[in-house]
Amino acid sequence: MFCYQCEQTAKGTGCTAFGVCGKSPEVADLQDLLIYLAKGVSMYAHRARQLGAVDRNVDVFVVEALFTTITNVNFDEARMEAMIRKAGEVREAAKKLYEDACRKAGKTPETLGGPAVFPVPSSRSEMINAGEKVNPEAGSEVHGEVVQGLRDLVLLGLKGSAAYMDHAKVLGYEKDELYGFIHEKMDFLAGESFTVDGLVGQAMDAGKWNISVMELLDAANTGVYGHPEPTKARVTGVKGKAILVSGHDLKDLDLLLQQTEGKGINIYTHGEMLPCLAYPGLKKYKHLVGNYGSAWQNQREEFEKFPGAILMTTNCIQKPKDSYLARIFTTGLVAWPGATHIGDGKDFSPVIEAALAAPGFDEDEEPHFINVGFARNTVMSVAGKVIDLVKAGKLRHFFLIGGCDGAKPGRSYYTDFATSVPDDCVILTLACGKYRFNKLEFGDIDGIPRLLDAGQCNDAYSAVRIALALADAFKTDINGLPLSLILSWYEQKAVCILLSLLYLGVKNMRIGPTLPAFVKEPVFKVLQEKFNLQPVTTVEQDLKAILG
Ligand code: SF4
Ligand code: SF3
Repeated sequence: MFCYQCEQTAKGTGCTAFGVCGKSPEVADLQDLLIYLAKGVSMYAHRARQLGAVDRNVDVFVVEALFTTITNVNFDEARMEAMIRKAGEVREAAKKLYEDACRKAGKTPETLGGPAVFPVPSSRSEMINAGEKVNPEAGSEVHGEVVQGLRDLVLLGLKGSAAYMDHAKVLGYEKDELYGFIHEKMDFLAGESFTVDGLVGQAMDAGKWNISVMELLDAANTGVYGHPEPTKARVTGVKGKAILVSGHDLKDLDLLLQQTEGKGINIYTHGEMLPCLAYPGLKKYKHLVGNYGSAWQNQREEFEKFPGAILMTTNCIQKPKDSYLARIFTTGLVAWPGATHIGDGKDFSPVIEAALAAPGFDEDEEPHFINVGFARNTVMSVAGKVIDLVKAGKLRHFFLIGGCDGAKPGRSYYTDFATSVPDDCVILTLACGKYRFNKLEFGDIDGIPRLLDAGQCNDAYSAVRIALALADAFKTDINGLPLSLILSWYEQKAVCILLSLLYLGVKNMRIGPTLPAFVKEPVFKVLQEKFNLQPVTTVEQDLKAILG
């Protein structure tokens, strides 16, 4: 195995013996093979689409293949094997689609090689061997590590975009051109000769497309559940039976809420599900009582203590402890061998039964509430006041402190940064990195809370819209605003967001806690020169550099 797609990769260079995340070498190899075959599917699908022929099953398959290989999603060999077999069938369908389209257009089909014709092994062990041959390390031998790293930068960004497309899709929001984007990039990555400039251009283009992806997901979430509104969210337990929902999927939570209505079970959010408490279409359920716990990396302790059932709707799942393996459930693309998987029929009865069999909270915990729901609609509704505060010198600077959380001790930087931000500045936050400080008191500036939680990682779209609106009001661009971005990254959703911010030309961003292993020194230098992208240093030094 060789995997270096996330921030916690072994020694900061790559997991080779076993994933720090718990991914086995076998699953890593199966994932590499799946991605390779998905490129083959896209080679046909991209060409067919150019001739006007599309097949939704083919499109959805590639999106799911990408999403399933994101960090902390799928650890199950059997499910990976099944997807690889399906990849073979879908590739056949895509090939036929292309050849039929050629026939109709009176063209001769291109003879494609590589992933388009790579034989699908018949046994799992052969699949594992084949995966070993197509992993990123193998690519470095062929292309050199700079080009390989850039290819992976594009691929990992695509994985993040695919996850967001999948979230939108389950709510009934799809866009043909976005499937086209995925296939076009996968086809490009299946190529054989690359230049550094060409790859940097492709990465920026992927960032551009990802804005449309996040826009689609924003339209899906707000279209189905309404705009998030300022909400006081309870973050402690309430007496009674309980189910904890983690991941990112609003639809799964909605379906679970429907199926548990009137059953005497309270539903709690965990991790990236916290923002759900602010959506009118979800908060209307009285038994959605609040949030329990914090970010994904604390789940082994938090899930063990939680006195009910747990449902993982997407990343980030960690190896369950034996103490709660029987009461944790997965659904959608997330899977852990030994944890019961709820299939596409979304019958959550086993989760409900496990919750009823568990003790639940025997009494109310001390009430504690935090503010959520400051996505674009809410923030924009007070934009006039914010602008007045800035003009009056009462609001000096905005800090966007957000992104993925993780386990490394260096991540206390983000807590220290947030608590060191001067009182005349506002913090905008999003994604699970906010748990580093979202239960602290920040007060307000003339009624505007100093900590504004915009939502999940994909609500980076909301933050961008807020920043663009402010820039418009101040007749400047994003870089001309008193705004600094302090980003934390962990997995591939953060990669696509970073690419989008770079595409928008956002300069002076700080990223940590460490730089991605796939962004090699010469590439980082380019990003530094062009965008002044910087690694985080110390809170004192960074704050001084920003505020002067
Ligand atoms: Fe290692 Fe991260 Fe890959 Fe897991 S996802 S194997 S921790 S690099
Ligand atoms: Fe967190 Fe996994 Fe990325 Fe959606 S839940 S931000 S790390």
